[in-house]
Amino acid sequence: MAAAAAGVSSPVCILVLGMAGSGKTALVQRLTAYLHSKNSPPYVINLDPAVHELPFPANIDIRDTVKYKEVMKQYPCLIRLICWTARTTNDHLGREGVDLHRYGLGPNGGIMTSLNLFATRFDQVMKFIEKRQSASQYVLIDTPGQIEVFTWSASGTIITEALASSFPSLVVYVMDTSRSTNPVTFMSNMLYACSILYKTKLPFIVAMNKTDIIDHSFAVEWMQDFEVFQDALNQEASYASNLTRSMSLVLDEFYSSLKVVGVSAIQGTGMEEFFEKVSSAVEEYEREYRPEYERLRKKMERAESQRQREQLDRLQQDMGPVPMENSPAGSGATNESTSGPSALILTRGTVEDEAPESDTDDIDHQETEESHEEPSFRTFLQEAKQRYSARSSH
Ligand SMILES: Nc1nc2c(ncn2[C@@H]2O[C@H](COP(=O)(O)OP(=O)(O)O)[C@@H](O)[C@H]2O)c(=O)[nH]1
Ligand SMILES: [Mg+2]
Repeated sequence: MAAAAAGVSSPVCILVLGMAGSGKTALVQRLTAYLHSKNSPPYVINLDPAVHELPFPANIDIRDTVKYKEVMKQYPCLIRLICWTARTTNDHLGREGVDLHRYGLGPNGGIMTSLNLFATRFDQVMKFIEKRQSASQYVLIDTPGQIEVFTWSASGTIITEALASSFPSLVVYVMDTSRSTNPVTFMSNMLYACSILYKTKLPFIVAMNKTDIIDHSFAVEWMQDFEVFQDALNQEASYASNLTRSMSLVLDEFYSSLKVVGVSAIQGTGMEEFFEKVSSAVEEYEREYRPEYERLRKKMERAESQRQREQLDRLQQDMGPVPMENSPAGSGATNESTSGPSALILTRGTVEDEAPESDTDDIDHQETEESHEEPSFRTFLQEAKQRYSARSSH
């Protein structure tokens, strides 16, 4: 398939973004079905914590890790803070609206907090994907309906960068073609796509969805021929249309590098062309983006080992005055062989590990106490012997 065509063995991560209702979930469902029909089952990840029902079987579902409604209950202070900062975008009230109002919170804060919590465990997701490398050629990732929550949150960046620094990755921006027939609406949708392109720094495909309602050829023509778009705009006499006219000149450069494909998630049309675009986006990733992400990964690895070194230094400083086992008695010096990384790291562990460790601690303490007791016991015996022999000689 496409990845193989591009000569890449690792799976291709397809991050599906788009405005609420554009058809992201329906498209992921369609792509999953299509890939199954080609005997190339994808690895599917759902990152929308607020979705009620998924129409496809997800290999990883954020809802299994983070309970969106529980997050709303348990992190009210944090969410209030997030809602306060994100108030300008907080205009969607999902079906949970009534429930959330009980806590005086908005749903975007809940989605954002859920994503942030999930992002802290994303290294585990990466391990799962790595394990499935040979089985799945594609990783499909469905994202929350509220696109800005993903694209403008720290977790969105963490997730995108983690994926892109390990696997060929690309963004599919799903657009509702039937709701973009007005040139001003179309332009604002394109501006949004443009901002996401620059924010995510990944190869970008625009999937013009719902072509069963209206063919996307009008939009392609607007993008390719400036005059045609101007004609459409001339029929709109508003301040916005003047602004749009100047903006469309700016967007010309953006259009020229854009990969566009018309699809219908409901009818399943456009799938072949979609994967052709994916294939050329993967080539683009290998050519232009991979070197940058390799640099980023090395930088992150260096930062991580530096952080670990600093942590160890701090630990060693904290433990400085405490004489270590095997260290010269009373010197208090920390010896590399006794306080080395492995010895320290091994003392950390999971909750389950802690119980037996504390038992061992008790035994160690007992042994230490016994070894302290031993000389005094010997002295006591010697004194007793001397007393006994003195008494018997009298
Ligand atoms: N006619 C038509 N409707 C679609 C298509 N794709 C999605 N929809 C509908 O658009 C609505 C929103 O779809 P959904 O996948 O939930 O959007 P999301 O919020 O972006 O995940 C649903 O009612 C879908 O049935 C399509 O290709 N054609
Ligand atoms: Mg959805």
